[in-house]
Amino acid sequence: MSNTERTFIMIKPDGVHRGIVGEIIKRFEQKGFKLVAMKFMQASVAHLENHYADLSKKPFFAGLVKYMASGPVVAMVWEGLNAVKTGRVMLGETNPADSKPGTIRGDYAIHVGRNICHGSDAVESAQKEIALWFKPEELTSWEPAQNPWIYE
Ligand code: D4T
Repeated sequence: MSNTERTFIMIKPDGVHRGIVGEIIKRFEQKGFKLVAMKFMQASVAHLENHYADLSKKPFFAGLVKYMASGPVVAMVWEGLNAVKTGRVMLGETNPADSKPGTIRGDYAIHVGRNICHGSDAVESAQKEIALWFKPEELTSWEPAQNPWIYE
């Protein structure tokens, strides 16, 4: 178990369009995770094809990439104990119809193709995604010596 586990969370164009960026950030902040990096950007098709490379054979791949490139996203790195697993729990199921109320998708989405927010599904994929979306120097440090943290 590591207090410095990191996950990649991205608010998708539908989340930005619907004005719930603050709500999603608020949930991660209030849960107790530490924001390590964040950028508001419109990703290229090539970048998103890379991000979703594992899904390239899926029938929804082209539509997914096209939609993800259609507007700005908020790419973030959050850090804390079990950040990857807990982040997924906070998001809910991939299909919002299966997501419980209280989760982000359970509260704000109804369609799998517009499911508001992405979260890494494993520590290894989180590391890969963080490296894809951020340069090392864009990741801040919460080293206790520099920034005392409430839980430490
Ligand atoms: P992301 O990666 O966006 O957090 O989603 P998940 O990890 O929860 O689920 P995923 O990788 O299987 O799907 C990626 C992305 O594709 C969209 N999608 C998915 C879709 O449009 N149609 C579908 O049938 C599925 C399964 C939604 C999320």
